[in-house]
Amino acid sequence: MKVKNNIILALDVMNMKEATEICEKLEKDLDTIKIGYPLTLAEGLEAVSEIKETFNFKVICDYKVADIPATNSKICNQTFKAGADAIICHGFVGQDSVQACADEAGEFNAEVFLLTEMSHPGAKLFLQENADAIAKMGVDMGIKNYVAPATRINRLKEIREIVGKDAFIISPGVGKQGGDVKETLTYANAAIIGRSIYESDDSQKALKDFISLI
Ligand code: O7M
Repeated sequence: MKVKNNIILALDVMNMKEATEICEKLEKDLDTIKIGYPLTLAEGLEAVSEIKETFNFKVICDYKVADIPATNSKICNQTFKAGADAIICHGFVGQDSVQACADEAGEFNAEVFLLTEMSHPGAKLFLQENADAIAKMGVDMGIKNYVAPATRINRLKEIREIVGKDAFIISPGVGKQGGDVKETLTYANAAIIGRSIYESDDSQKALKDFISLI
């Protein structure tokens, strides 16, 4: 995946009106949006279709898919039918569940991102000790895209070393969670940024400020 200005907007607003207004303001400098549960649960999966129809964005659906293979397939099927270009799935559920997502993505010519370690402090409790193994599993499976934290640069670097230079890493945690955009992009291909942009009084300027730091 190619990401304009190496920044993905996390569009975690709670209604389509706000989502559309932000997208209109930022569409010149962005070409990739991440839609997760906040907007989807508020507005339905149509939010994905509507953004795809209205804007020229690639849409990554952040549904952190983490179920048995049969259910993962159905979740991915609905998401890709709505027009998503990619979906994010959890790795801790194991190879069969991730493979179900990858297989469904293949049917739609879409992509899968494998979530390794998360960016929040609580990820240290259970996820961190297994994150390297999750990344290695992804490599063994031929997964090309990963999510790794901007809040712990040493861990981002270690995960990059495991997945290799040709893998595509997107990294959340820049801005509000404390991560630095420039440092993050030393190891990640794109930074995922949400509140620091969409909660700003001037979202265009907030985005441009990040771009100027890169
Ligand atoms: O910049 P923020 O903190 O407002 O938003 C960050 C976004 O990235 C938000 O949508 C989170 O749900 C998401 N995210 C994390 O913050 N940490 C993670 O470890 C993983 C994700 C994510 O995108 O998962 C794939």
